[in-house]
Amino acid sequence: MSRLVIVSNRVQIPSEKSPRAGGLAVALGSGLKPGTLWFGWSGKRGTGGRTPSIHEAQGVTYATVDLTDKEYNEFYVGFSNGALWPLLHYRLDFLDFLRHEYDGYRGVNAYFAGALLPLLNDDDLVWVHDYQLIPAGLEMRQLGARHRIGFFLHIPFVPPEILDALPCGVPLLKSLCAYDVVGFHTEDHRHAFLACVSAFLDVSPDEDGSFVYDGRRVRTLSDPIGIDAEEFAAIAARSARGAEVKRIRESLFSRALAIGADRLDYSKGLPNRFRAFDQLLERFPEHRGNISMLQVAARSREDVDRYQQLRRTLDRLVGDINGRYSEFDWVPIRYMTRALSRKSLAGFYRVARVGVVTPLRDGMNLVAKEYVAAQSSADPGVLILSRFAGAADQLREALIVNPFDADEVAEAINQALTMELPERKERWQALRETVWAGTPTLFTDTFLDMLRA
Ligand code: GDG
Repeated sequence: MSRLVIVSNRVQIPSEKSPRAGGLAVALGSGLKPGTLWFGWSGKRGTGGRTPSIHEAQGVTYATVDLTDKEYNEFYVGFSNGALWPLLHYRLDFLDFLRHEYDGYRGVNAYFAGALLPLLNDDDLVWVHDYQLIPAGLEMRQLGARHRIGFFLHIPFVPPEILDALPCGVPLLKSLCAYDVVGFHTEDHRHAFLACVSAFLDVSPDEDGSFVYDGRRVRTLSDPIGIDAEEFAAIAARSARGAEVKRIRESLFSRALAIGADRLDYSKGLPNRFRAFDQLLERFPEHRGNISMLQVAARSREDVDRYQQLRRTLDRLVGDINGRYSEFDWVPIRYMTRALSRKSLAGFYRVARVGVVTPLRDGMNLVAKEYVAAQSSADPGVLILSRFAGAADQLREALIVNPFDADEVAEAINQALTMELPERKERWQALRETVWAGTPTLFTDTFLDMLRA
């Protein structure tokens, strides 16, 4: 059997201690089989580390390289997170494009390709992940790689009218065609990609979503990522008996808890969520003093201006809402920008009567699945889910909302808080089946089966 080689921007080595919020690392980390090689950035900046450092842990080999400050600023802060991330989340108002940053992005992709190639065996299967590394496959081909190389996009893809705004949209699209397989979480994202290929590359995809470009057949698939629900449920159940869950329960004095857990990112719709919570307290005063919202918003991409602005906006908004509604013994929103341990997070999901997952756009959203996995069958909570998260395609029994409509979200929170146990159980049972079925192994095997074929 060929070896699997995973390539992603940031490599998560199991020995890294502090908790990090981020879907890709969580999702890939739990499906890793011994024998795999994982290649990417070490997270370090400097002038050393141009040849890969090798670490072994639990049968997996990790090969990491460093970035210089200039590469970090152009590739990571600049083009990846200042241009591509907003574009692919439909935020043209946030699109900051600079040619030299795009050049830096291409440069790091070429550097990764050059550093990886000497580590490869002839029959390795190479699987590149996410928007930071779109051109990596093409760069590898240009260096002579003849491997099967696949690409998976963890965030949405956009229709032609939006891609058109990016000055280098077409070259990026062409570089996606250097892969044998291109995967997305949902059919919508896959169709958007095929629409761009038809519009800009004058290609007509076959009925199965494959097409030929530059002499190579490119196949596409939608392959929704999942979580290890069994394991997460066990962590949540154990955590519920632990000291931190005891502390949060005591601090609630029998009040209901609503929970949100997201990287501090404008795609996650946090200002909209707080405004909806404000609406809830305004329109349904019976909940004042009877519900607390815990928002864990782990700081992320702090070197990117938009993220600093968002943090200031949220500080103000929480201060405003809490100032208006707080009592001397009750605060409506508990807001923290530090990451919790995975164990505490799982236990807190289980305590929470409502899980509020309202991104403005999201490739999938694993928090929605984790919230479902963490519930107790005897007294499950209710998931509120944005229709613009990829997860909404699968989790139909959640309360599906438009996150731009604060009234609708407030009504959904009210509905969740007043929902009787039989309906909560019925919805949760249906969600549970979906979440348990979509294991990380299924995600990986589905993609690799197509890549091997
Ligand atoms: C990208 C796509 C796609 C959150 N706060 C804490 C914490 N987290 C963990 C969650 C979850 C992960 O981080 C976040 O995953 P998401 O999927 O929700 O979002 P992104 O990071 O934006 O991930 C996304 C994903 O890739 C996978 O393909 O679903 O659409 O944007 O696991 O639990 N973890 C800890 N402390 C926190 O405070 N330990």
